[in-house]
Amino acid sequence: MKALLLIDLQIDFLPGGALAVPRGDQVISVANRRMPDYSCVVATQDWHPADHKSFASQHPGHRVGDIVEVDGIEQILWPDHCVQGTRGAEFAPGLNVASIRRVVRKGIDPNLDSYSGFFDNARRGSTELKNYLRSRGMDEVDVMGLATDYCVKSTVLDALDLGFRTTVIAEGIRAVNLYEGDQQRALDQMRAAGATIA
Ligand code: VGL
Ligand code: ZN
Repeated sequence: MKALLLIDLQIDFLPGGALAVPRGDQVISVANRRMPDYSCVVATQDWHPADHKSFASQHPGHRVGDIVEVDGIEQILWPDHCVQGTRGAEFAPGLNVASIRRVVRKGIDPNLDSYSGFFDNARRGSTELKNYLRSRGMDEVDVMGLATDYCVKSTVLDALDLGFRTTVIAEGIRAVNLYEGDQQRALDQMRAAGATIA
């Protein structure tokens, strides 16, 4: 049984948003077109408190793109984004949210970032995603959303690690590309770990 995972299809990741992913808006129609093919559609939602430690605003003297250490792990600093309850954290306008069976929120702990829909970046804690998928009898996941080089990649690598057969929907992903080549490196890494890029 195969589930569709929609990663962070939120206003702040679309053009004009706080952490805009170039051409991120183009994947919304892909999600809408694909959803009817699955009995189980799960969406993740980046859901940060206003003082989240992944925000450059919480590190005086640092700028967006800097890398700092937070609680012993490396953290890239981002603009404030997907703050709980704000418009930027809402799902993209036009996304067919009625077809989403379950929403999994992540990045809630102010001191820990969580790119993956399964675990935080330090792997100290997990979301309900794995148990939810297993309880629904899912052993396979198709993954799409934003952004290829962060949350999609981390979710795909964790899904493979947890034993899900995993396919990346190539037309449904877009990358931040903080550094040139990040998108290609992310695709290579996912493929090397066992993902099918379709
Ligand atoms: C994401 C950076 C920070 C993502 C979330 O959804 O890929 N990237 N928070
Ligand atoms: Zn985030």
